[in-house]
Amino acid sequence: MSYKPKVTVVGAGFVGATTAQRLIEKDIADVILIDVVEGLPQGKALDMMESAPIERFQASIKGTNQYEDTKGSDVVVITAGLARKPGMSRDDLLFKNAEIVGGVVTECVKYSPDAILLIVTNPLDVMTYLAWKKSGFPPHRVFGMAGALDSARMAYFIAEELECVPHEVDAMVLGGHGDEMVPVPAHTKVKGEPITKLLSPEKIEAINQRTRDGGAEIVKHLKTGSAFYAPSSSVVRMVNAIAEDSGEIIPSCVYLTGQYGIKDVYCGVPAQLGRKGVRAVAEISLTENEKAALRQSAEHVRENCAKLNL
Ligand code: TXD
Repeated sequence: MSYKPKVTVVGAGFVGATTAQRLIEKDIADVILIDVVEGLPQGKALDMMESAPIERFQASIKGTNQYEDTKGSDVVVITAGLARKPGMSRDDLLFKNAEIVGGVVTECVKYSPDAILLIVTNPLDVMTYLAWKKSGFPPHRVFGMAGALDSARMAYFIAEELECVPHEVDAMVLGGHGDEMVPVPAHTKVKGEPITKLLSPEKIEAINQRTRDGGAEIVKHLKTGSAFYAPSSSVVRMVNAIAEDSGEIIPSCVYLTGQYGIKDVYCGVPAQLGRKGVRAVAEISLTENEKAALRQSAEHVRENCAKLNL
């Protein structure tokens, strides 16, 4: 059988369980699903395994409440925490989720000192920074999922507008995962053609704004809870790049050391991912406005990180 990494998914809620399901159905990884709620991960994992004869996957999943079971994980995906309710910003979740993610990271690194930590819990950029600090890991092994999702949302909105196949659109959204995210139209392409040649500036701005509001649009519909189908697909895209050591460039929340004029903070930029984590940050050409917006977004992340006094 080909190489299958051991992936721990922490949090068996909407995003965690759907991520686990996609990982095993695509035979990407063997999964440990862990949660504080007794029975929840066990029940969901058993239910998923019982679909194996029909879905024909060979990967396995085990549900647990014990961190011992996560021992030797190659990748740990952290989705544990509270999700947004209508009217809440991602920043409102800061202190509660910091407590949860901090505790989870401490447990996980004890059993998987060589793992890659992939953070999903909001506020995403701050939680990724916190995980990096708490883990003591080198920054290339701690990064977060946000840009992959924001870019997928933007790609879908463009496909809808141009009536083309969604996967033919390759979108690029940078910056922190918040209202200050930075869609980059010149690097957003349909079969290689930038959308700046296909759509009017007004249409592009409307799509940019809908992308920024993409999470809130779903929260408004659902009323309780937030998005999880596209978020889990986005996590799986990143885990797959790691598992296959593909070197795919995916917008990710990574530690910056001067790229784009930004230093010592986590922020969303195009990152090349492989088995060891972040291989490199791709520095794409940006307009002056985009550069300024990216720096402003990074400063907002830095201010929120400071609130945690780490
Ligand atoms: O783009 C992105 N990064 C995101 C982030 C996209 C979508 C959702 N995003 C965030 O992920 C969202 O704002 C939340 O902070 C997390 C998880 O969202 P989800 O929708 O999955 O929330 P749920 O369904 O409430 O699941 C959270 C689970 C739940 O089962 C809790 O029991 C569990 O987390 N939980 C814990 N598990 C382990 N250990 C601890 N301490 C713990 N505390 C809660």
